[in-house]
Parts: sequence; structure tokens; C-alpha cells
Amino acid sequence: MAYDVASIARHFELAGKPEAIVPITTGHINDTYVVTENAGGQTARYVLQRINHYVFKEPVQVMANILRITKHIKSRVSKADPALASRQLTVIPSDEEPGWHRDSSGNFWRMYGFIENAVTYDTPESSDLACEAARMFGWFQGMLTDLPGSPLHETIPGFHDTPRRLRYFQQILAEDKCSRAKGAAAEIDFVLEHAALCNVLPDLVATGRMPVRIAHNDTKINNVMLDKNTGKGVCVIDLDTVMPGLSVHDFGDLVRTAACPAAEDERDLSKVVIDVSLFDALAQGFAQETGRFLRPVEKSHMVFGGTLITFEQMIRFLTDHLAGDVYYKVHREGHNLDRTRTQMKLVQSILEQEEILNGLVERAYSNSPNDAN
Ligand code: GN1
Ligand code: MG
Repeated sequence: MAYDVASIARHFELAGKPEAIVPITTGHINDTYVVTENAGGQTARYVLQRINHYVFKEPVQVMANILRITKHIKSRVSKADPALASRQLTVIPSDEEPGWHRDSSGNFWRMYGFIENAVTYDTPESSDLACEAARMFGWFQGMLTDLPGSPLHETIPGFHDTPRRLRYFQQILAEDKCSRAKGAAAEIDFVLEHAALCNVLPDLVATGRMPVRIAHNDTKINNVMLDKNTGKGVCVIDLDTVMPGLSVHDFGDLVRTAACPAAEDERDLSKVVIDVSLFDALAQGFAQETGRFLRPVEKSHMVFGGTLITFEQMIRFLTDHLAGDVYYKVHREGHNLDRTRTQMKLVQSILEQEEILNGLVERAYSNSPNDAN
């Protein structure tokens, strides 16, 4: 759908006039544009996004969370490192609201300052990069351990409620509206055979053994920005799903996206395996920042978090494939099935190497700053 993004951009408090607007196509959910403004010869860039309200039913709650989170992080960082504080996400107010603009068709838009001289990577190009990205997500979780006020809104109810995801999958499979189940028999069987994975973490939470914290909940490696020159972490982005969640889910999504150099939709499955040295780098980076505050039960379930989140993602892609590609943006026929297959291969690869990976996490935490237990 084409939007009149130039006139939408004008609703935000920019110093000058929007000059160029370029779409960015990497995300699966929201629509993103880079806006360049010109204020008396000085240019500055901004990120304009349309919040997908099919996915986020309450965009105002999403933005209320993000305003609290970004202010809190900025104020914490500014005490220790003002230069870094100026490179955190900043929400630009609109002419009517503190953080969003609602257009005449009911779409919600928001704008952030563009973080210059920083880059994101879709795949881990080196162990150093994987380690630094993981450190940033651990840092982010640490930053939010003291967020004051009421709990954050649950922007997608049951987002990582894997048993619920499984039930929904079973419903869509029973309907098989697009007659695609036949072509995905092996993947469907795999999900059904591994269904017991879904209940482990909910049981630990229900019995009070695993704490619910504020988690990012979408810790894809490309949701962290690194300095272009030094490679050092600058900030964490894509805050739409920051809400109550589990630390192991955040580590798990990192394993899913950064412990394997292949793309999420790679068709050559021989390339899709967990790379032990990338995994080790992730464990070290994450442990460095979280060793101080995580409980032993969280540390000992990090590898399981990788299995679970990857399995959950497999269920989500397969469900969307069976439902006719209604949730994730697809760019070719069978795209969600290709994604399903990579996730399945990754789950198998984690399970095969579980013992080694658990040993690496244990070592990373025993070498990390650790004063909680
Ligand atoms: C979506 O927004 P994006 O592309 O970072 C999805 C994640 C999935 C991911 C799979 C709100 O993330 O949960 O893990 O795609 N976000 C939402 O690549 O559903
Ligand atoms: Mg996202």
C-alpha cells in the first residue's frame, strides 16, 4: 500500500522540511522509511515507521511502553556516558501526541532520531560481532531491572506463550484452508513429536522457580546497532515487544539468529547448523552483562531457551504458511515454509550438541562478573 509519507512526516516536530524519504525493507512487520530533513542547509535523518496494527492491536500502548523505556535508558546512560546517551533511541513528538501520529485512515506512525555511524547485521559475520551483540542484549536487560512504575503493557498478549502458539497451530492445521499441509508433512510431524518442549518454561514460571522480568522478546541480531568504526555496541532497537518476559527467551532468540551464519530463509539446509564458536561468543557476551542478576535456574536454561524459541519460531512460520501467509511479509512462494525448515534444522542442531553448549554457558557464567549467588 502506498502512503503519503511526506505529509505524514510533516506531523512530527522536525527542525526543517522533509526532503527525501526512502523505504527500508528489512523488517517482517512494520513499514519503515528514512526521512532526511533540511533545516537551513543542515541535514538530519529520522526513521519513520507505520506500526503494523494487525500485529500490534494497541499501538498507543506500544508507544507508551517505548516512551518509558527510552527515557529510562537515556537517563541511566547519561550518568555514566553522555556521548552514548545521545546515541540511544529518541522518540520524536508529533504535533498532537508525545510519540505518535494517527493518520486519517487510522494508521499509527512514529518517528525516531536516526542513529548515525552505526550499523546492523542480519547474520553474525564474526565471533566478535556475535559476542558484542549478545552483550548488548544482556546490557539492555540489565538497564531495565529498575524501571520504575507499573508493569509494561503486554503489547502482543501471549507473545512467547508457546503452548498457546502450539494450540493455534493445531487449529490452523485442522482447517488447512490453503491445502498446504500435504506439502509440509515432515515439518508438521516434527512439531507434533516435539510438543512437550512447550511446557517446560511455563511450568517453571507457574511454580515460581523462574522469574518474569522485562525482556526484549525479539533479540534478532539485527536489532542491535554497533558503531561503524569500532564495532562496539551503541543501542538496542525494535522495542515493540519489550514487556514482561523471560531472560532465557532473549538468549534463545539470539541463539536462533546469531549462532548460525546462514540466513533465516536459507534454502541450502547444509549451511544451517549451530556453530559452536559463535554460540560460545554469544554465551560470553550475554553472561558478561547478566551474570550479576540472573538466578541459577535462568543460567541453566539458556540452551533450552535456544531450543524453545527456535521451535516456537518454527511453529509460527509453519502456522503462517498453512494459514496462507497472513502475518509475516513474504517475498516468494513457499517463503514461510523455507523459514520453517531452517528453524527445524536449527532445533535439531541444538539438540544434537546440547551437552557441549550447556558446558559453554556454564563456563561463560563462571568466568563472568557474578555477585548474585
Ligand atoms: C518479526 O519485526 P521483526 O522482523 O524483527 C517478529 C519476531 C520474529 C521475527 C522472525 C512482532 O520480527 O517475533 O521472531 O519476525 N516480530 C513480531 O524473523 O512478531
Ligand atoms: Mg520486530
